[in-house]
Amino acid sequence: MTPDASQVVNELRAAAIRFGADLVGTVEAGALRDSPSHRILPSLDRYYGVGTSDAETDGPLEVAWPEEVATFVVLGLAHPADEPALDWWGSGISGGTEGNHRLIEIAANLAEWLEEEHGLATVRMPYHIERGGVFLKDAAVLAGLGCLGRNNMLVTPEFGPRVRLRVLGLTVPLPKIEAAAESSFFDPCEGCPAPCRKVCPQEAFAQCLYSADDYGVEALPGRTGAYGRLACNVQMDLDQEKADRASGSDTPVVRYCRKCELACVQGRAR
Ligand code: B12
Ligand code: SF4
Ligand code: SF4
Repeated sequence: MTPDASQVVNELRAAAIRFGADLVGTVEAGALRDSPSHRILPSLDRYYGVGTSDAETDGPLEVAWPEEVATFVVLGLAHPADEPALDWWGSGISGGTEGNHRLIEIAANLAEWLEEEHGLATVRMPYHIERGGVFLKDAAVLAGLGCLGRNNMLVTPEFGPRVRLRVLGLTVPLPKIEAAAESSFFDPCEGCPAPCRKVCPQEAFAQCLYSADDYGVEALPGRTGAYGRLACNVQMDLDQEKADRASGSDTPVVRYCRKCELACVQGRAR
């Protein structure tokens, strides 16, 4: 690492935290292109449920981002259990939730700072995969922010899974930011009785749906292949209906299920 590059990443990390991020990492774009979600994607049935974009087409889905992106900065914002409103959808603000709105602003401020202070070009990245967004959990794991837990979420040492993510593209290669998860070979799921898997109202972790032999990928949804996104999406649809019924206004507030997230024992104290 040249002294210059190491200074840029240190300053970048400090700036992102100043702008409101709780976690910051960097990952090389080539490594992300080869990550488990990208590798499994061609073998999966196309998914059209909650979390997909209006821009969806019936054509094959390819995760693609501009060729010039060399590094992704991964930004994490803590979503503590006692601030549930950060995750409520439909409040009429950009990004759909207060949490997403804050992440968009942090990324925009960081982009401006990088351009002004270091003359570095940035690429604003969309959230949705169908619009060219990246698989955010894979990006965060590869950036060293945590591991993929048995609840199929990014689990961090600091906040457990109670974080939301966004990335910013950079056109220059940058070294990795050293993260707490990496330095201690972090794996809280080892030996844990996995309360996260028992609380699911749709039993989304009840069956093994994916195997390394069938899908050619060792790192599977929920680690072991035991996460069913269609079952989870049934709950998301119910949560939307519940919000519609409860709403007296045109903008119902949807409180999507977080049971497997909130049941995780890691980072609870925070
Ligand atoms: C579509 C989507 C959904 C859909 C479909 C989910 C799915 N997994 O397919 C639905 C609506 C069901 C959903 C549900 C939820 N979602 Co969602 N979702 C997304 C979205 C937009 C894309 C995810 C996706 O399609 N992944 C592709 C599938 C194939 O991946 P996968 O099932 O996760 O399996 C891969 C990983 O497990 C990975 N993996 C496994 N082991 C390892 C090991 C290593 C080293 C690596 C690198 C990777 C890896 O490989 C698997 C593929 O083989 C992302 C945002 C984004 N742009 O990434 C948010 C996102 C993943 N969702 C998020 C959240 C919070 C939720 C919910 C809690 C609902 C809520 N309240 O918001 C639930 C949690 C469900 C769960 N336990 O996983 C957060 C996760 C934050 C975190 N801490 O992990 C994200 C990142 C959005 C954000 N705002 O930050 N989601
Ligand atoms: S978000 Fe809710 S429905 Fe989806 S897997 Fe977690 S507990 Fe189950
Ligand atoms: S509750 Fe335990 S098994 Fe589940 S994600 Fe958290 S640490 Fe891993």
